[in-house]
Amino acid sequence: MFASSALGVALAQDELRVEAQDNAFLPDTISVNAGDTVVFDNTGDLPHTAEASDGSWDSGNMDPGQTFSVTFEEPGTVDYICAYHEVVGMVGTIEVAGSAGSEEIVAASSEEGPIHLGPTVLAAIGVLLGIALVGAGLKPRSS
Ligand SMILES: [Cu+2]
Repeated sequence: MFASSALGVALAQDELRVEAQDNAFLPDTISVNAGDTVVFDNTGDLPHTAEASDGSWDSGNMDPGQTFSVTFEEPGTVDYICAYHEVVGMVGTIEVAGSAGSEEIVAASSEEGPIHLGPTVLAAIGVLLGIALVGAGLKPRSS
């Protein structure tokens, strides 16, 4: 899991738990990173479900003690409900953030190239120009 490559870090997974209680999700709002897996755990005495409002995933019936897990690959906000108890407010939200690791990779690659060469080249040109000017300025007066 703790791969040494940059890509391995970017794809490292965390597992987060949401309890389906009677009758609310706890926590009802959770922030995860892209690639994280959320486990819904029915800790109540009643059956519950956890299903995305957009229909992208659905636990189906979860009896007490059953779990259901979903891995979120795409950044964005996902609303979900318990089909049995949506009417009494058993709803939740999962906020999926982009992976910080992949952002670092993009930033690093955008800094490669002529940005680091620029100051060095300018300094070299400046030194050469200075030598040339000093030489040109001194010669007429000293000769
Ligand atoms: Cu429920």
